[in-house]
Amino acid sequence: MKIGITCYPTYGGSGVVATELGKALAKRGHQIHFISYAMPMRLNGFVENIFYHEVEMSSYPLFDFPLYTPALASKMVEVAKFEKLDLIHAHYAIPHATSAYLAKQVLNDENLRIITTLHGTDITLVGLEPSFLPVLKFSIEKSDGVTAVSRFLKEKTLTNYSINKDIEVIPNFVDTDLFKRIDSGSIRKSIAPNGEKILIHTSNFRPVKRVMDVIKIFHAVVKNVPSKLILVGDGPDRSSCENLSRELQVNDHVKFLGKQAELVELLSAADVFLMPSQSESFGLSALEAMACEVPVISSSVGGLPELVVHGETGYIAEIGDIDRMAKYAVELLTNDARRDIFAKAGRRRAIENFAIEKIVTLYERHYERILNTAHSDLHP
Ligand code: GMT
Repeated sequence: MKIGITCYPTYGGSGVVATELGKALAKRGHQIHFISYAMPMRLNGFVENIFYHEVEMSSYPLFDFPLYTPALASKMVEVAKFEKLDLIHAHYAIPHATSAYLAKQVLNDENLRIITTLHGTDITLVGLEPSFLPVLKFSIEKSDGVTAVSRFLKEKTLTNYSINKDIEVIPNFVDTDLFKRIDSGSIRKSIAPNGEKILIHTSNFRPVKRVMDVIKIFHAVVKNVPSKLILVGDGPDRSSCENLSRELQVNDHVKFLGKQAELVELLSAADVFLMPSQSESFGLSALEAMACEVPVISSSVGGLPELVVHGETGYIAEIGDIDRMAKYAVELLTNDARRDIFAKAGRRRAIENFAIEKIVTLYERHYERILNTAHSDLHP
């Protein structure tokens, strides 16, 4: 198949999923055309069957805001026409599904199929704003195929937007050959020179991730267990978190590492992964941690209970229940045998349920089904 993929190219789970999916499909012989405003973060170097088309953004004094939606649609038109795309796969609906719909109308070609994957705040937060809602609902309904990364997200979409559409749940995935526990002795030695335990959190530091809770949980943990906290990523809440760690006087034990391209070695050095999010439709970074044998302690929101099995691969607690999350962390950090059982169970779950080969096949089947169904049946 000839497939156009549009995603946000920066740090963030939807861009990671889109890029890894494209790479895996290219390996299977499909021709993949990424269309975005910058090269997706995890796409570097020459890869057979992968092409990248940059959306050109022009500025004009009359425009107070960048007009990305039509610019993206125009690039989609060009790529679809000249590369003879079978389908465009839009990751994160706003505004990608809208641009894709527009491109299809411009081309007036019902054989070009549009598939939209819903990832998270496109549905649970941003999409609900009145300035987006009607256009988002329309764009989802006009997509030929729609997938959601968890059952939770599917249900939210159907109820919040009164959408009457078949949505297939295709969960996120991880390459368990790459994401596996490796020797990380040197990192451990440098971060925890006295054999302290290591907690880790990775995110884009947006308010929805509640990174301040991570600091508060750690503050409670370090009183009981000699430990260190690694924070990977960057974003709007980083300075507040740095301030909080100083206020709580744990700053000597907290390492802010900023954005890191290489996660496996860091995850492999960790004993517990913290994800206390306010909202999380799937929690890709928690899955990557599980694949690296790191038990996850998370909030019970969104799709997280579909990923983390309470009492088996980690623990879940109510949003903001810092005491409980700290208690769970202390329990795992003071019981090596139990932590090891959780770690192995997490890896097993990642392999059995979320391995890249299995999930990419689900996407391939979804594409085939949408391509082989008459347009009139897709939009009765
Ligand atoms: O939804 C967002 O705010 C951004 C998006 C992203 O690009 O990182 O995150 C969502 O998609 C990820 C990939 O499917 C999921 O793992 C995240 O759980 C989800 N984030 C939220 O729901 C907050």
